[in-house]
Amino acid sequence: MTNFKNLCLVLTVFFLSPFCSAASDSLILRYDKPAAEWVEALPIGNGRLGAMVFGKTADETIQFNEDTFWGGSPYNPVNPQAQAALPQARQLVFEGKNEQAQKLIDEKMMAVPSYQAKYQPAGLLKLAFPGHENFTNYRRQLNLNTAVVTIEYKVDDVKFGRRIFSSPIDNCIVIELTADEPNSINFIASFDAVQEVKDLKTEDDCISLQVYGAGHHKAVGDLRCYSRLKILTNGGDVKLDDNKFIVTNADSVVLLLASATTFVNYKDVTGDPAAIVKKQLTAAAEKPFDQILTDHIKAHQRLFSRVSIDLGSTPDSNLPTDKRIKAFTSAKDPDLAELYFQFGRYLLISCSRPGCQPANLQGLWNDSVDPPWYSKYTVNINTEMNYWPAEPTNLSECHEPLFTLIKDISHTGKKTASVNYGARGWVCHHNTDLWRATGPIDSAFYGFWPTGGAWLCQHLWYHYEYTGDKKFLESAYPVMKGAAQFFVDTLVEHPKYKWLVTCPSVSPENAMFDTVSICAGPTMDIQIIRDLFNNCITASQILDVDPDFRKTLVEKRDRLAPMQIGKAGQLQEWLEDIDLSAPEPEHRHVSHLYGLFPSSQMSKDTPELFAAASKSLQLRGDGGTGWSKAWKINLWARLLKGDHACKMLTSLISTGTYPNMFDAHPPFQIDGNFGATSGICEMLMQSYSRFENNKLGGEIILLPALPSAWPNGSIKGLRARGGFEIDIEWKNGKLELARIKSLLGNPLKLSYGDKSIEVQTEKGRTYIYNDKLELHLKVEVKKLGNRDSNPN
Ligand code: FUC
Repeated sequence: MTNFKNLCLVLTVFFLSPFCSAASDSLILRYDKPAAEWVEALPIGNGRLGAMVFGKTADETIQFNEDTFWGGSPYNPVNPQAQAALPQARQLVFEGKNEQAQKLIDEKMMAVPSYQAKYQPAGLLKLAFPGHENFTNYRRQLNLNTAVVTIEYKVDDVKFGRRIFSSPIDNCIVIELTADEPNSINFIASFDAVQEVKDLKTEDDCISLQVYGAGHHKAVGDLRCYSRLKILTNGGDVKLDDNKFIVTNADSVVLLLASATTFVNYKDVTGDPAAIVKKQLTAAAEKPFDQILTDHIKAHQRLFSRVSIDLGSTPDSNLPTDKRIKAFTSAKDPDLAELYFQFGRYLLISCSRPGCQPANLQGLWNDSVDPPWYSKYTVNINTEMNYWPAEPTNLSECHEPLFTLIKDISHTGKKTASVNYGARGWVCHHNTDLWRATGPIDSAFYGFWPTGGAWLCQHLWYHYEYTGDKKFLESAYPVMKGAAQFFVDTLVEHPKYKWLVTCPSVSPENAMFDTVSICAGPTMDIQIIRDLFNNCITASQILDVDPDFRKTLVEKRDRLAPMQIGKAGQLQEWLEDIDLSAPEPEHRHVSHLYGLFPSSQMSKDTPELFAAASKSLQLRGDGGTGWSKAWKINLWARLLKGDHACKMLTSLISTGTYPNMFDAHPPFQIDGNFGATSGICEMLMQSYSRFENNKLGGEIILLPALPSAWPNGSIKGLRARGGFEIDIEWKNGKLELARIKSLLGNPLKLSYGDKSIEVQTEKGRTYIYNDKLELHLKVEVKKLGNRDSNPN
C-alpha cells in the first residue's frame, strides 16, 4: 500500500513537473541566461511570501518579501483643521477661484502627515557556489502551470538543477538543489538585507535574519520582520559558521525559508514572528520534498487551471521570452499574448490569496526600502485595475484580500469623514497603506479626491454580480451604505448648474489649467457615485432593508450632474467644456472613461455617449505607459474595436514590458499586467448584470472585439456576471461554439454579432450554441465528449 502510494506520488510529481508536458509549453517563461537585473528575475509567491529568483550560477540571489512588512506603525492621519476650511474651499471653487481653493486645501485640509507608509523588502538569501562561474547548457524558466522556477546548467559535465517555489500550503519558500553526480553540491548559504540595521543569528540548526520597518510619522517603524532558514541535506556535510551554512559534497539539498512580521492587524503590532516561523519550518521539515511540491502544485492548479486560452502558436513561440517580448506583434506571436494573459492570472494567485494583503503597486515584489510611489495602494486607478481580472478570469477567491482592505478602510475612513468633513459614513482619498490611512495625501493637486473608497466599493458589487452570493452581499452592504452615506452628506448643489456635485475634488491627477486640478463635480466622480448609489439601491431591494435610505439615494441620484458632450464631440472630463484647452490633452489618466470601463454607463445602447467616449479616447491618443495603455485595451474592447485594442496590447508588450514580463510604468508597476489580462478577456467576452424584480440576471457578449490577428482560437473557463462559466471557440474570425454553464439558474441574454437571444437558464445545466446562437447538440457530443449534456 505504502509503495503504491509512493508510486502515485512519484507519478504525480512527474506529470506535474515543469519539464514534463508539451501541452503546457505555452505556459512557460524561458531564458538562456541568468538574470542580470531585478526586472529579469522571476517572481514566485504564495500570496504572502514572495521572492524574485535571479538564477545566477555562482552567486544566486533570492530577494524576498513578506506582505505585512511595511514602514510606520498604526496611525490615523485626520486633520481637525480641515472641516472649518471646507465651506471656504467650496465657495472659492464655485466662484471660479480654483487656484486659491487649491492653495487653501494645501494649507489647511490635507492629512497629517500628508504622506503614507512604505512597503519594505524582507531580505536576501545568498547562495554562493564556488567554481560555478563558468557554465554551459544554461536554462532558466518559470512554469505558470506549476508555479515553479527551474534552473539547469552544467559545470564540468555535472548537471546542476534548482527548483524554487513559494508554497501556500507549507508557508515557506522551498529551494531544491540537485546534481546528476553524487557528492557534487558545495555552497554557502547566508542572509543579507538592504536595510542598514540587520540582526543575523544562528539559532538551533538554523540561521535567522531580523530587519526593522522604516520610520513614518514616528522616527522608527513598529514592525520587525523575522526570517529563518533551515537546510536539509542528502549526503555530504553541513557546518554552521558565522551565521552561514557551509554545505560540502552533498547529493541533494532542500532549503526552507520562512518569514513573518509583528503585524497582527492594522491596529495591532504585537505578533511573535519567531514563534510563527519556527512552527512553520518544523512542520515543513517533516514532510518529504516531493510531498511539499505536490501539495504546492495542487494548490496552485486548483485556481490556475480553471481557465485555458489558445490563440495559436508560431515559430516565435520557441524563442526565449525576452527575445519574444522585443519582437512581439499580436499576429506574429499570438502565443505570447496567451502567455501574458496567463502570467497576469499567475501573478494574482501568487500575490493575493485569501487572508493575505491585497496586491499593492508592485503586487508583492519589492527590493527597495524606498520603492516608487512607496509601493502602496493607489486607489484612483491602480489598485482597482489590479483586481479587474479577478472575477472574469475565474479567480474570485483572489479578490478576498481587497474586500478585507475595503472593510478596514470603512472603519478608518469613518473618522476621516467625521473629523475632516463633519459627515456620516466613510471616505478614502487617492491612496491607502497597510495602516489603512484614508486622508488626502501628497498635495491637493493629486490627493484631494474623495471618491477612492466609493470606487473600491464597486468591487464588492462585482463579486455579487458574478457569484450571486447573498451572504456576501449582506456583509458588504453596510460598507457600501457607509460610502454612499458620505456622499449623501457632502454632495452640494452647484450654484450655476443646480446639479449635485462633489466639491472640492479633482479629475485624478489631470490639470484643468496651469497646475490646477481642484474643481467641482468632475465626470468620473459623478459616474462613480451614480454606480455606488445604484448598487446600494439594488442591494437594499435584494436584501429588503433600508427603504428610507433607498428613497434618499434615488432622489440624490436623480439630481447628479449628467454626462455632457463637449464641442469636439468628446465626453467632457469636467463640468465645463475645457478638455481641449487643458494643459495635457494626452494625459495618462482617462478618468471620465470610467463610465465605459470598468463601469457600463455607456454602451452601444446609448449611441451619443458611446460616440463621445470614442472621441475622448481618440483625443487622448494611444500613448502612455503601463496601466494607461492597459486601460485603453479595455476601453477599445468596450468600444468593440478589436484591432485597436490589439494595437494597444502590442504596444504595451513590445515597448512597456521588462524581460521577466513585469509591466513597466516605468519603473515596474504591476497594474499594467493585470489591466492587460482583463483587456484580453474583454476582447473575447463581455458581461453585464441585469436585474428584473430584484433577481440577478446576466448579459454575455461573445467575441465582442475579436482582433483580426487572432482568427482562430479558444478560451475556456471564463466567468460572467449573472453566474455563468463560459468556453468559446472560434475559427476564421467567426464563433464556432460557445459553451455556457449556468451556475445559478439565472436568466441570460446572449449576444453574438447582431444576434441576441434570451434564455431562462436552469442551474447546473450547460448550453452550447453555434454562431447563429442555436442550441447545438451535435457539436457538443463531438467536441466535448462526456462534458455536461445539452438539454435539447
Ligand atoms: C497614479 C498615477 C501614476 C502612478 C501612481 C502610482 O498616481 O498617476 O502614474 O501610477 O499612481
